[in-house]
Amino acid sequence: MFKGETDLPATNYTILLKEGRIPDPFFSANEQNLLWVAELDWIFTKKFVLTKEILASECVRLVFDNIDTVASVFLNGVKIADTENAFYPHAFDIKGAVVEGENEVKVYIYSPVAAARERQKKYNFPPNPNGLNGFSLIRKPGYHFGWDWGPVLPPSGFEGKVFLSYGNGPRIESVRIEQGFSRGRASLTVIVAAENSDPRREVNCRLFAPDGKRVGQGKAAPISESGGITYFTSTIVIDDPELWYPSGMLPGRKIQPIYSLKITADEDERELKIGFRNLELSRGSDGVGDDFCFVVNGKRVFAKGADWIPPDSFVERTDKEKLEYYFKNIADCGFNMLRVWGGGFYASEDFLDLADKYGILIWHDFMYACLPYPFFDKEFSKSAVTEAAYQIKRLRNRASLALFCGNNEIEELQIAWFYRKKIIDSNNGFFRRTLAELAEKLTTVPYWPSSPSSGDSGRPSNSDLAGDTHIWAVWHGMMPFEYFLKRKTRFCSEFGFESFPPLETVESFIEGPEELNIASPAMKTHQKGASGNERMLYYMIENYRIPKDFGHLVYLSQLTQAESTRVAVEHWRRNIGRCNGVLYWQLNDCWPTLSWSSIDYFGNFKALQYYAKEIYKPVAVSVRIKKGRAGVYLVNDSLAEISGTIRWRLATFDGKIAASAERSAAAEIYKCSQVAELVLKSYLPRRKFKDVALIAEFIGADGKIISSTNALLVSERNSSLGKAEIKADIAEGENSFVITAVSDRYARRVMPVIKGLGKPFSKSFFDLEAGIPLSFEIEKPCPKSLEELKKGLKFVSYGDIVPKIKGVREKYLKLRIALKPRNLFGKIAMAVAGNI
Ligand code: BMA
Repeated sequence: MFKGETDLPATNYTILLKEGRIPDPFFSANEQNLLWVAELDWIFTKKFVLTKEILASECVRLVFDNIDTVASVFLNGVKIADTENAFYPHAFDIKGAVVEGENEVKVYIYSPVAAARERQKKYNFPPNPNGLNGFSLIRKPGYHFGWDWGPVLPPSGFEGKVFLSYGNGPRIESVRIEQGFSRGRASLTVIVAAENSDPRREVNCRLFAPDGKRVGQGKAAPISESGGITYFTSTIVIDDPELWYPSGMLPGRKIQPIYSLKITADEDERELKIGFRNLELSRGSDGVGDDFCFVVNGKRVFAKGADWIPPDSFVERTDKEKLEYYFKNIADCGFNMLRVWGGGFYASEDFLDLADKYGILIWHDFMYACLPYPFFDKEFSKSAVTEAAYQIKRLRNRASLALFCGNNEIEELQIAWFYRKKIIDSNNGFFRRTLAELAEKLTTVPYWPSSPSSGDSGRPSNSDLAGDTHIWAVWHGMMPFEYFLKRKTRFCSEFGFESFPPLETVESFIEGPEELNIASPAMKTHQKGASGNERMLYYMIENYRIPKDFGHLVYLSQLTQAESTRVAVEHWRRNIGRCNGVLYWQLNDCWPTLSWSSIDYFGNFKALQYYAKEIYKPVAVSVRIKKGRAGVYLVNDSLAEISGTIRWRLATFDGKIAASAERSAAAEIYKCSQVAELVLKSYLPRRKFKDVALIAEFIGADGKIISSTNALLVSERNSSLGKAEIKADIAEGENSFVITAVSDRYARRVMPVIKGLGKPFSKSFFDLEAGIPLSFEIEKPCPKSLEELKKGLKFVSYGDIVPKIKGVREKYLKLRIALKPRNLFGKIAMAVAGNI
């Protein structure tokens, strides 16, 4: 048994790692040899001293933010509780069980693997295709047991704090706030639930504006008492509050106004962050089915973002600084929504503070994903209800909280569990009734039964006429990118494409250069997706070539991912109004790995994250080429109409302009319009299509480019792009280093690389027209000096690719991959389920 001292939060794996008792589970194939840690029971003990003064308090409690997971808690040798749910805190009244002086708490945490295995034996649930069976049978994050992007490393321990809480008088159990708006005034109705209180106590509320000035206050009056809880209420009215909006809707605003509400009940105090906003989910029928659109302050919001998974296999290692890195960057890249996916953890307070601050709406799944759960078991469903009530109360007052969603894919996958009717019924009962009713009772935040779901429209899951969709025909169903163009979803909450992380990240987990191939043990350990590598190659062959060089393979995998996402995002944004949201799978990683993420475990941007910065701009231009015609489109989902000029040109790879034109155009609010149509052969003969790029730009009244896009008329594979010579100059400015690059011929998807930079460029994966300089930046602070940057800077672009095998062999390989039983079966299964 391990006896070391450590600071909490901590789990067995992180403690052992810190003590040097296990190798890094993320390195090489180490993960495979570390399951023993999860096979054992672990005992955590702590001695603590209680003074006479503390013991004199009316209430002395031992609080665990969480216990992960199946455990028994002992106090001074006596068992005080058994726990089985990692998703809510456990607070024990210990006054009668402690003594003055030294006391000891001991938590015996049983092996989660053994617990899941034992229940799996009992219930014989459907298997987990991505890791250990039985994860849905205990209330522990599903991804701990392995996912198609994550390792099997199920920790035991505490992801939150453990502390003593003592004092006298009332204790605030929860607060509910409802906002009202009328003619420029806003009201906050505050309902405080207090334990250990009586109606004679004083509960006071004070409201402070973002600048710290007090703008309202009220004494809460008692309204009722039930089950040992006294409810107090107060309404605070203020004039003209600064309204909270999702990021990007108000041009120029980067940080949202956050008010602070301080509530005091004798010795207990709570501070709540308040963003003034009204939020609804519009779901009325509209001629093409049912609307699915978030509406904030009466304005329709086109949701743009991604799905969020826990940022570490051991989340206790994630601090607020790390979280802020994601939020700052996604807000910079045009996001306004994240979906907290149901196989991980509930969002932390830090996470929500940042979502509020940066204006990122949160679609919040309850923590259920991809397998049915045993709600027919009374103890299990009781614990699930306690968990849900706790989480709703904790999350409901946040400005960023847009939706509570029952689970991830449990409705959609029921087709595969058809033979287990009792299980399916109990899951439908829980998500469609129990949880829906609980949400209805506890909050006005909208509730949605599952993702994807078509709600109560009577249509199947993944319908384009109602609800949200997960569109996996591209990737899991191996359909071409163009398939996206056929889907006019109302809201796409998942679709995605795998890629390698940047080369430096790959190098961080392999033993040496000899492992730089997809078949090495380290690489295999870090590819969890079934057929992942094959599928990347399959799609790579479609538009590009399979490169000789491993670094180029990494580069092209990212480009394929980014391009596939671009096709989908631009298409759904062109359908704004009918479609009102797009979230790609997935933003982040929980370890360094190959996956669908756009930001890797270390925070490095992949091509897709740089693309997002362009394709998620509130005002964005896009080009669609079809049958010899190029349509140029302009979309705007901000609250300001923008007038400007649309300019396009056909640039030859050797630096000539084959044709160009411009005209004035207006980007109307919440609309997409076609602003130009080019019949390509009227500008150049078809055989020259392979030698040019179409560049379309939308330019504001001040002459600055608001949005631009570069499209080829044929695929890169069929184009005449050749090796480009790129030269660059770096200048040091006050807040950044400015790099100006120029190429001797057209350079496609240029990726600057500086080893050890550890932060994103302001731009990457851009095109350079022959002879036309382009500048981008590295923000300060920067770990490198000007000299080091100059020395280290290199570029990769599509013209550098040297094919590994002949074109015909690539086509043959593509066919072989398509015909592999797993891939063929995947496609057929999707077609049968109506998802192709
Ligand atoms: C989705 C998710 C995840 C999964 C991803 C990639 O359906 O909900 O469960 O990791 O697909 O396969």
